Amino acid sequence: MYAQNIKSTGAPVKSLDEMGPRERRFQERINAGEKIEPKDWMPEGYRKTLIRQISQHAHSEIVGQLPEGNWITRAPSLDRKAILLAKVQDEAGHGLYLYCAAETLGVTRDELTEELLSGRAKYSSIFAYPSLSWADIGAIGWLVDGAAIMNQVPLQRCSYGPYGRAMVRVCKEESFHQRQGYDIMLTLCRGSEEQKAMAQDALDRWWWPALMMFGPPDDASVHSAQSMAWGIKQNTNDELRQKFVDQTVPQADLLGLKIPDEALVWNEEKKAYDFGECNWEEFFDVIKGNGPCSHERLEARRKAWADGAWFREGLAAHAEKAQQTFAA
Ligand code: FAQ
Repeated sequence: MYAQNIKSTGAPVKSLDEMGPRERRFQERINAGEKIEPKDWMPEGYRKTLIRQISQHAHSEIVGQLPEGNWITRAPSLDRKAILLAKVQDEAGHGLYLYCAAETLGVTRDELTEELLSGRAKYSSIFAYPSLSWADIGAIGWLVDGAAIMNQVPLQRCSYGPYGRAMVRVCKEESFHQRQGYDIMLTLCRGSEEQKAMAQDALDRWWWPALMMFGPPDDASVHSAQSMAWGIKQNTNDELRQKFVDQTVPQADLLGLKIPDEALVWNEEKKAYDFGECNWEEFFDVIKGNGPCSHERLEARRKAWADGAWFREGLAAHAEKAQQTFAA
């Protein structure tokens, strides 16, 4: 049913015998676990796939600051405020490493920003949802950063060197983010009845969108087969979603919260949980730009870009002046 929403089912992956000598050599390097570096020859499809994925990832980090930024002024204590501020700053840093990694593939930061602001580039579906209560900040750290780590740990082994290396630091920071989210949830769950109800409400609203972060089911994932052959992705979307569910259910149990999925049940044979189907209609609608906060998110980014114009111009003028002084 959801397959009708995707553009195509991805071109079949070529075998080594079907490749020309340069492409074959490239694929053999990947198969041998060698890293590809910016000045190495690469097929155009590999370069484009990386630009697409890395820039969407960068946009997600930048747009991802907005739902949490919404709570910085309303954090319940000075400590919580300082921690949240540091986390949101980390996300900005992740966006910057990732834009730098994308730039090594021959695109400029301005081009990538234009793609985002025009609405042509995607960013993670999760950030099209609103953060309605303080408990949402706990749920974002616990579930959204938790899902991000599950997806990004294998990306540290990505065949493209600059992307894999950026992921090493990002994953360390995401791990702190996940713990701070869980700590908020734990505090709320050990608090009053109202606080626990707030935590349950946040889990109810963020659970399914968090599962959707891993992307469409494998049979509707256009890019997975080729991206895995190129060593960009190490796992399919469904494999990572399953690992995330298996890791997160015991954490919810410890909090005394109920995962909002009637189909969730331990499967002794597969030693993993069975769980319900995401609403894929909703997912495809959100990634088309029709999420509850999609419009608001892009407007916030357009405003920030316009408001920062004087600063970028100042930096460019300063750099030009410094260059002239140096040349003189
Ligand atoms: N949202 O063929 P596939 C974070 C699109 S970082 C929107 O399976 P692929 C940190 C996909 O682009 C979160 N679009 O695609 C943080 C494609 O469309 P296209 C971001 C999605 O690339 C925490 C189409 O669907 N992480 O949270 C999504 O092989 C807290 C078909 O899909 C990354 O970006 C989605 N969820 O696999 C920050 C990680 N899923 O481009 C602040 C890197 C799929 O053809 C606060 N990215 N689409 O028009 C990846 O690992 C992959 O790109 C996937 C998708 C797994 C996301």
